Amino acid sequence: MARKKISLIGGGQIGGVLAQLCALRELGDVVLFDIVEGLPQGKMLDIAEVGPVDGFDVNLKGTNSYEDIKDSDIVIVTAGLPRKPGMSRDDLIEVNSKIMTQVAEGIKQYAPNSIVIVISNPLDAMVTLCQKITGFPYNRVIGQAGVLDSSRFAAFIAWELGVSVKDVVAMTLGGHGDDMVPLVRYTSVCGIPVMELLEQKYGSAAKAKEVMEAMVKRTRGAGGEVVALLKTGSAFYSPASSAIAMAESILGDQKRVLPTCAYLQGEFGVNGYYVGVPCVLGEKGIERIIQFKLDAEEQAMMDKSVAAVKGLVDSMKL
Ligand code: TXD
Repeated sequence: MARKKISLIGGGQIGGVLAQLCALRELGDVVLFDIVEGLPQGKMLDIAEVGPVDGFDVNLKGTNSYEDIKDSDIVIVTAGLPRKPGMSRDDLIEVNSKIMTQVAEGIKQYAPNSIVIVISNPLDAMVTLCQKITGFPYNRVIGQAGVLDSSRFAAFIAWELGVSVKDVVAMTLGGHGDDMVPLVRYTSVCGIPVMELLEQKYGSAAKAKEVMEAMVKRTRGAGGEVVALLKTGSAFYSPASSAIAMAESILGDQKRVLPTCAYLQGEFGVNGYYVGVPCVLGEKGIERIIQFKLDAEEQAMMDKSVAAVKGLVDSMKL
């Protein structure tokens, strides 16, 4: 049986970690593409040379030629500039739109049957552009943001409550921006509502609410927190791992329910825009968008987040 093939477009910080994770997990043969000569070749040689130590056996190739992504099952796109301190994700739209246009044309020509996971920022706009240019069906062009945003939220909750990060289930919805929607009401520790545990800890509902509000705020600004510390780039380990969770679910037809940037056609009151919502990911990409009831406050936050996405996407005049 043929091995799966994963192509990574963009051989920078996230691209390099993606390549290493694909190799360590033997997800398939991996191609790393970048426009910078030598960069993807050097990174792939570096990773390949430690196969004997790590015990993985897959083919790894670095390239500057789109031809090499031929017959990819999955393409993960990280090409584009990251933020610098003080910048918002939206400030990247002009430069990254140009890059995404080239990338999407390459994918369309050489990997027409692939499932594409976009990571480049501003995420919701870049996924929209990638789908428009490739013309691929919506279930095959998706974005990674929610897995990471939810993971950050879950980590903050675990640290606050002194429990394992493995036992927190948390989810964020909406755009990958400062208005994202961490869903407190659906967040639990091993099924126990998180607010109940915070109230037990602090003995007061008001204090529990205050602590939760601080965690929600930190989640919304978590990408910026890392940018401010690094000063020369943005988070890269965590977005790579998050995209790998999505790719694994697709390659293994696992049907995991993961927050995914998906094209909505009426779901959650949104029509014709890519926004983060829970999706079943399997061999066809997005196999189902999971809908559920939001209360008035959650819907209002979702509407605000979607309005920000619409403003940005409409500014591209596609
Ligand atoms: O969760 C998320 N979605 C994200 C997204 C979390 C963090 C950062 N996120 C965004 O991913 C970030 O704002 C950037 O837009 C992308 C990539 O971040 P990374 O940290 O990997 O950026 P690098 O290290 O600058 O790498 C980008 C690479 C670099 O090697 C360039 O040479 C390459 O992109 N590049 C191109 N590759 C292919 N084709 C073209 N045209 C091109 N232009 C630049």
